[in-house]
Amino acid sequence: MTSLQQLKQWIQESSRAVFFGGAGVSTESGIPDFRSVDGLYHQKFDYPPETIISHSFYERKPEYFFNFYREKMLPLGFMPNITHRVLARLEQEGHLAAVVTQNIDGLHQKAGSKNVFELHGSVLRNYCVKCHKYYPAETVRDAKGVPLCDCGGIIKPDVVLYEEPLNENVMAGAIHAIRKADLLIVGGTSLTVYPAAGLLQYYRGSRLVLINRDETPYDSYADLVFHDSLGKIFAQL
Ligand code: CNA
Repeated sequence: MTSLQQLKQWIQESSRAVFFGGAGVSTESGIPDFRSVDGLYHQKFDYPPETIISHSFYERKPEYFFNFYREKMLPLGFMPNITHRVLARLEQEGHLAAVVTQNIDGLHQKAGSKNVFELHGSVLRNYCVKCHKYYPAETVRDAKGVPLCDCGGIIKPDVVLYEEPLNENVMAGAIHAIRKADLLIVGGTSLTVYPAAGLLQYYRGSRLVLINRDETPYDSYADLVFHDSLGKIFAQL
């Protein structure tokens, strides 16, 4: 049996599968990731991207932060790709229990997935830090400089910056789904950003599948590894 046939069989036998993904899930929608050769971390800026998208930098230089955020991190107008769409179908068919994602682009929900744990939040939700009024992403996109609420407070994207904790409820839900999973498919993530990457340790089963273009630190733990593009694999599922 080929690896692909094995994966297909495991999916058909599964009723509680979880997909755990990262930026690589959305590259085929046209959104660059961070660590691929053409990713954000290989471009030149005044400061390292990790510094710019940290909480202390946001506090110190909000104007610079928002200009960078608007230009490099606000993926508006993109469409779900085959991977998002197949995952939504697998949930509908009763095989997939949840998607756990590090992405902030909202494309899983746009493709129809219902049970999505967004570990790092979403650019689609934005709140005033003073009065907590909600704003759509377009308000942040169209603002000049720092986006401000009617009350004068800064409108902050509901995105987890470096140095900020993850949302406890989202984390608990993701852990619960992974603990109960009968199949864990991990894809499009370098598995280098913690605590998200540590979620793999909660999986108890013996069907861990890794699909990633580049090698990851967890390749040797997996029961099946594909070093391939997600779109190519998911188009066959
Ligand atoms: P990363 O560290 O950039 O790693 C992405 C991984 O995906 C790399 O190892 C690539 O080899 C792999 N990859 C890229 N394209 C494909 C593909 N088509 N098929 C298979 N593998 C592919 O990204 P992580 O998600 O691991 O890092 C976590 C960060 C990146 C999170 O905090 C995200 O919020 C953040 N991010 C999100 C987006 C988004 O929302 N679309 C975009 C860029 C970065």
